[in-house]
Amino acid sequence: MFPGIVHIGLGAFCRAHLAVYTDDVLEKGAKDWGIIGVDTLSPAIRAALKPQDCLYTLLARDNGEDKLRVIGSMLDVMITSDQKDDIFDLLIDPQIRIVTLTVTEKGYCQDAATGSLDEKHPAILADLSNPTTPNSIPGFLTEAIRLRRQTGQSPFTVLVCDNLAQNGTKVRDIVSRFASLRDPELGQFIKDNVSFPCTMVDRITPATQDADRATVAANLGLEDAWPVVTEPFRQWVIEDRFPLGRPAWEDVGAIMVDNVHPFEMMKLRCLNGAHSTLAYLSVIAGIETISDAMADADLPKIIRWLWDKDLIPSLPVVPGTNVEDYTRELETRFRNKGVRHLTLQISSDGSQKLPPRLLEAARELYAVGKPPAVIPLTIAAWMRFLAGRNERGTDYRIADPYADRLVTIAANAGDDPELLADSLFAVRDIFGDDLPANPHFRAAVVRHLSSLITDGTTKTLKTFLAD
Ligand code: CS2
Repeated sequence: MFPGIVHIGLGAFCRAHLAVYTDDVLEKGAKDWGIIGVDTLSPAIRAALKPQDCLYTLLARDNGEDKLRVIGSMLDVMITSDQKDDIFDLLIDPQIRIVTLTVTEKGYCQDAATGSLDEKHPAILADLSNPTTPNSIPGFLTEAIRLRRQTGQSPFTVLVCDNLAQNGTKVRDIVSRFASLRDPELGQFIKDNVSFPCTMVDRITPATQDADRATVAANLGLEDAWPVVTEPFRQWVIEDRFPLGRPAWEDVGAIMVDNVHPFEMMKLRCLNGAHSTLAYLSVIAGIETISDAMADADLPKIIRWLWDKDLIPSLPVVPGTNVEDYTRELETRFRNKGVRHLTLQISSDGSQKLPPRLLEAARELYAVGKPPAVIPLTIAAWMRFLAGRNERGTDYRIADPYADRLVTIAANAGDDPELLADSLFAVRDIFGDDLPANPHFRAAVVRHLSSLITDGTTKTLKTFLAD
């Protein structure tokens, strides 16, 4: 097996998605593809996977039904903190034809409201001072592409598998902007010569918990240091622009298209937007998982309204897809009790997730004179969530690249809904200038926030649904 692919960001998701599609291609007899995983965060994944030859178990759970499978498409695992030179050597090897990424929204050092490079980001400033020993993703990709060009290799394709709107295009703009701050000619080279296909990826895959390790051990009869638990469903839509070739992913269920945008908007808004809505309302109510949220009396009605009133009307035609059916399927997927998807996990990084999932849709709805009904409630729930304590009095941690700023704002505003909303609206790299200045949006957010603070979630949802 040749490596062919370097994947950056070894969270659970890519091991339940890209690695599984690629494993399926290998099972069909392909020999020229495999994945070398690179992690930028911690050595833990290398310590877990290397002793087991980078093999791991995929446990697909459908309510009470479990299916186990061993995935063999990962050939090696490397860590940027102590193997940076080896990783650059690998990236200039002509065998590497694709670099795939799952580094989450914040990994690209973007300004969340506009999606362009945050030129004041500390990691970007550091990499511009030391461009040949980068740590940020834009810095890393730029240096790899530069070295590859210097050694006469054609550039690899960059396949961004994170939930950003227009992910490939956005990251191409971020990377080429970073490169042009280093050297305008290199920036232009990347713009003109490196392919960044857009892609829509989907599989609900929570972070692995200790109970999952125990389930896998009991089923397999051997210990897997880092299995992955996921749902049976998976979907992958990819723009077919791979100048150096790619695995035959379409033979194992991926959909190759010219334009991913309608698929990606449907998934990012309907799945991820509903996830965020359920997550913030649930965390403040003390509901731990998405399937528990779906057992609540009112939360499923809230996301049905979100889909019907706000999101479905905001979408373009999605080829070959009935969006109402898609949302019904989402409901079934969210109800899957086999997958314990923690609402607190989904609540992380709201500053990065809310703009592409819901704020863009709100903007588009206002532009055509149809004010959103549920999106202001989600934003109010996020604002209430920043207090860091649920309605049962339990504290939780706010995980967000802007956490310090947001938590301080929330603490200073206390229980004053107008002050809290206005001071959070002032964070323009989340909300932009237009939404805070929109009287309908502001009034709706303040009204829901006031109700959440005074009456709590149960009463707020009942009143909301009765309106
Ligand atoms: C979730 C996603 O954590 C989150 O924010 O909404 O990870 C979601 O589970 C995946 O995008 C599903 O494909």
